[in-house]
Parts: sequence; C-alpha cells; structure tokens
Amino acid sequence: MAKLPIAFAALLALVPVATSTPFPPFNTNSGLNKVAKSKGKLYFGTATDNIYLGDKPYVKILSNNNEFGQITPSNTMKWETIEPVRGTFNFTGGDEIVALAKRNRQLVRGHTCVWHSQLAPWVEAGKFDNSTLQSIIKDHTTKLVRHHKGDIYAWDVVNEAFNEDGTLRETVFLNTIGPSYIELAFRAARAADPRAKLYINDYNIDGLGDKSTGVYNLVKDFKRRGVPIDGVGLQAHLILGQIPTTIKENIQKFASLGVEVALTELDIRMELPVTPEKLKQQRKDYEAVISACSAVPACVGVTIWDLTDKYSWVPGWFEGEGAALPWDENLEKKPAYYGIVDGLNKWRWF
Ligand code: 9MR
Repeated sequence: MAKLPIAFAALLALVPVATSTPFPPFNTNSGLNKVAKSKGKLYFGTATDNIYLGDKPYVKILSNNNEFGQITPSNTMKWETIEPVRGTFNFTGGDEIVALAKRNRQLVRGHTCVWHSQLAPWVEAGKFDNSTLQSIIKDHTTKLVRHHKGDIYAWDVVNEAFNEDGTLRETVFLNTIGPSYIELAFRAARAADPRAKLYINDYNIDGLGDKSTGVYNLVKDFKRRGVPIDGVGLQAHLILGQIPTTIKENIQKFASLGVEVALTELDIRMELPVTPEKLKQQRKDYEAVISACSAVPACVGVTIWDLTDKYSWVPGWFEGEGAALPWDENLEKKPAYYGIVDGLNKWRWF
C-alpha cells in the first residue's frame, strides 16, 4: 500500500505536459487518417492528379488508407476536362481516381461542377443567352454528378464564386444568369445524387472576414429558402506565419447554420529556400489550422492539396515560393507532418 503514491507519481510522469506532445502516444505514427478517425473525424485526405499515378513510391503513400481516407482529383473533374466540347463528356480521368479510391477504401470529394476557371472555352465563347446558359449548367452538373452517383462523398458544387469583399464574382455565369446560377447548380446536383453532400467552396474564407460573411449569408439564405446545401469548404491555401487567428470561430459560425465544414485544399507555402526555422514554423502553423478543425465537431475532415512538395501547385503559381506540404520532394515526412498529428490529437478525448 505504501508503494501506491510512488506508482501514481510514476504514472503522472507519463502524462504529457507540453501541448505539442502527441497523446495518446501510440497514435503518433499510425497515420493521419487513422488519428483523425480516432478523434471522431470522418477522414484525413489529399488531392492527387492522374498525371502522377505512374510514380510508384508516391502512389504507395497515397494509397495508404492509414494516412489518407479520402482523395480529391485536383484537375480531372473540372469542366474543361469533363465537357471540353458541348455535349461531349469525358469521364476517364475522374473514373481512374474513383477506382483508385475504391480499391483503397477511400472517400472521394468531387471537384468541381461550376467554376469560372479551367472552364471549357466554348462556355464563354458561345455568348449564350440566359436560358441557354441555365440549361448548360444544369446539363453539365447533372451528367457529372449522375455519372458518379453513389461514389462521391461530397461535391464542390460551386467553386470560388465570391470576391474578397463578399460580393459575387463577375463571371460568365453571374453576368448572364445572375446570382441564381448558384442555386441552379445545387438543385441539379441534389437531383442527380441525393446522397452526396453539396458544398460551396472558396479560398480566403478560412478566418472571419468580409468574404466569409458573403458565403455565410448565401448559406443562410439557402437554408431559409430550402435550397439544398450541406457544407462549406474552406480551401485553406495559407502562408507561413500568417495563419488566420479566427478559423475556429469561423467554422463554428458556419456550423451554427446547420452545415458541415471541411478544410478542402490545405497547404502552407513559404518563401524558398527552406530553412530549419521555417520548417519549425510550418509545423506550428499546420498544428494551429488542424486544431481549429479538431475543436469543432462540425468540421468533418481535412484535405491537403496533394501530399508532396514534388507535386504541389505552389511553385508554378508563386515565384520563389513552395515547400507547402507535409512530405518533401523526396517523399520524406517533414516536421509539418507531426504538426498535423499534434493538431488532430487536440483535444476531443476528455
Ligand atoms: O491543383 C490545381 C493545379 O494543378 C491547376 O493548375 C490549377 C489551375 O487553376 O488548379 C489547381 O487547383 C486549384 C483548385 O482547383 C481550386 N482552388 C485553387 C487550387 C490551386 O490553384
């Protein structure tokens, strides 16, 4: 009996004190999806592109269900690929990703039905009138979503529809049809696959701000009028050392409308070259973003925008920047990986 306090003290010593220590310890290396699921999330996922699927070591990580429980095709479900010519549909690339996900028992997020970018040129060039363009959106969305019926967890039905000030972006869709093009797409998607979750997806809506408020008001209006919508996708293309401080509050605010939320395209870019300090900061930044999702049950999952710096979109778009993902160009895990683990481990278990 006299030994009990000593045993108790020894037990206490095992309890982690520093918040960055992953706990329970046995979760540390079990894989991002495994940890996410053990914390009540639906998935941890990644984007991928068909052009990389010949890279065997890469595909091995991508296909590891312990790391990734969800994948998003980063390009091959976009309009320019799916319907390059009016009425001619090409589902090959998307089908390949869906088949891979099925083999690996992974969910798929469909990306994306209606977007002004990577749009087939004929949609603008045709200078269609309002009712013709409405039927074009309806037809495109219906055929895409119906083709994958039963295989897609969630669709980014409309992508990047907002300006920074929260107003709607001027696109061929808005200019020809008006704001109702958005609900038209959502209604078509719901009819085509009633069980798929329907998301509005955008960047720079990760923290509170004018743009988030614009999206919030749209979701609120849809809910009030019974227009189908199930989720808000926060893309989360972020910058080292500049993580918005209100991500958690923002997620909670969307959740209060009765929708789920997901981080759909997470990456945290830095100015090159990489230094140990920057990698340390990136670990902290990943942890901060992921913990915001961990803290809110309505945040169902996180998707990184590919897994390795080798295949990130960042260097091609931002000169002198890169190294945005948790695996480096040699497919080695970076400190960021453990930042994700720490973020996931916070703090749903008591
Ligand atoms: O990852 C995609 C990249 O390969 C394409 O070149 C690029 C073209 O727009 O789109 C990238 O993905 C984008 C996503 O579809 C929407 N949000 C921003 C992403 C990064 O640009």
